[in-house]
Amino acid sequence: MFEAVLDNAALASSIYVNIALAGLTIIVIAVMSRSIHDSRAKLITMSTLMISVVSISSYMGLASGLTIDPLVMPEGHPLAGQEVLSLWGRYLTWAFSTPFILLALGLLARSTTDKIFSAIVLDVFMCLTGLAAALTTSSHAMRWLWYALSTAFFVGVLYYLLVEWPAEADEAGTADIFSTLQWMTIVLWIGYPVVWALGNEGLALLEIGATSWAYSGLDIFAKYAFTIILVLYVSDEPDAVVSTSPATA
Ligand code: RET
Repeated sequence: MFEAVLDNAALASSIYVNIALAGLTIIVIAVMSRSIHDSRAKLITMSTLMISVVSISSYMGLASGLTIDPLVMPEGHPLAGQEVLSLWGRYLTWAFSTPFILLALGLLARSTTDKIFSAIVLDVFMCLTGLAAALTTSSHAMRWLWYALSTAFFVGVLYYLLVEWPAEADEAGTADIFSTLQWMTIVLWIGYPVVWALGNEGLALLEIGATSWAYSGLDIFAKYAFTIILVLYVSDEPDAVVSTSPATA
């Protein structure tokens, strides 16, 4: 599998570029975080740092072939009976990375623990049912039923992003930055199910290299660009973000 990745230039570059960017983001955020002292501001920063910690591990899993397998597609699939390379490790590791994006956004909006918890649970199940969609090889219909279930959980996540948290961010005084990151997240995240549907595991309109680059491109903005924008804001330790009571500082 390791060689199968290296032999395909588009596939290999889509993976190695992300290893480099995740590593760079970790270093930049680690350095920037040294001058942040407030515990809430630090927690948001650390949450964003974890996105890249998971990401570099995820892409190492793909680069080494550990989380890639050839799967024979079921009847009904455009590539029925053929082996399709599934980069299933992506879907698995999203279950660990995306919660940190939501935690950072929830904290930025000063949302409540129950809402952050609910959004994260929905998000984790969105990723795990997406993994099930990719790994199901016994029935084509079942692949799309898993996809539909994952989309239903995604709608739940969008509810927090579109309804609950903007109102809370307004009250918290973080509406401007929240709205930038919220829209960035909504638009980019919608791209993932679109890529799944068009990619080699779905309708197979895109080849494996193009599918992988589409995800990698989305990742670059949804993770590293998101992180840098948020940490630049938080590193000034604005009143709207810092701990309010000295006991929690
Ligand atoms: C899948 C396929 C099934 C339907 C849906 C999906 C949504 C995936 C999303 C992924 C976001 C990933 C991010 C990763 C960064 O580390 C699983 C593709 C709805 C929204 C932001």
